Amino acid sequence: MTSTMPIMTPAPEARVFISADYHFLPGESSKILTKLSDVTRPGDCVLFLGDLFEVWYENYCGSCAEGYEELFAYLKALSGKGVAVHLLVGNRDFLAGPVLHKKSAMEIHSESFVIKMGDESILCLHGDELLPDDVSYQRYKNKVRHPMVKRMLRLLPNALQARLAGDARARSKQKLSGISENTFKPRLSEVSELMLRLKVSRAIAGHLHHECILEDDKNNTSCFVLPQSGAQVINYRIFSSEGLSDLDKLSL
Ligand SMILES: [Mn+2]
Repeated sequence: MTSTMPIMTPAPEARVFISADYHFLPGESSKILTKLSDVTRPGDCVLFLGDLFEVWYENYCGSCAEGYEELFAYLKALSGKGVAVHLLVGNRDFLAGPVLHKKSAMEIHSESFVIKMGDESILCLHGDELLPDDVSYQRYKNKVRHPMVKRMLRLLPNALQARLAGDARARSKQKLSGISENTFKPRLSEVSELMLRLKVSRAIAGHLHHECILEDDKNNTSCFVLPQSGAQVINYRIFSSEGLSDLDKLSL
């Protein structure tokens, strides 16, 4: 993570609907996303903080993970209505790129960024940064996120991409079950250093799959972690010129 970071500045009247970790499976109903269409208005933004897909892969031939046509249709409908839809990639969909953009009309962000509305700025993260003690994962992440490695992965046929993703997924599942046993305690301290450089005191993330607030009293920074969303429920907060709303829920 560097101290120069993209800054998103939505129009002053816009509202940014932030949710995370749907982990949609191929063929699974994504009808819940129509609820976003009900509550948003043209000019608003929808921001998914990663792991919208259980697994996403795509290659330079233009082929990609299958079974997401319904999801693409809902996302395109949102964009068609004048809502800007953004995906900050997570560990499950870090290979998202031009193919996904073309199919879904989502803007894809491969790195964290800051949203600025009025006087307030918030750092948006997927949230895997909040587990610095998971050294083997952080090492793996640094490797696979390297642009050269990503380029190489995007040269592979989908079947091989799916197999590699399956292996990574199995490892990650094992790790997440470990977190509930407190193997890796989430903490903000490493991210705080970045926040201080960016002069941002608040962050929002997903990845941990449970709602919590991480605080770093020493640096006076905090991070809200969104609970998981899914095929039946959207757990979201709205960021607008009035600040960050309370956590809210949309259900089917
Ligand atoms: Mn994740």
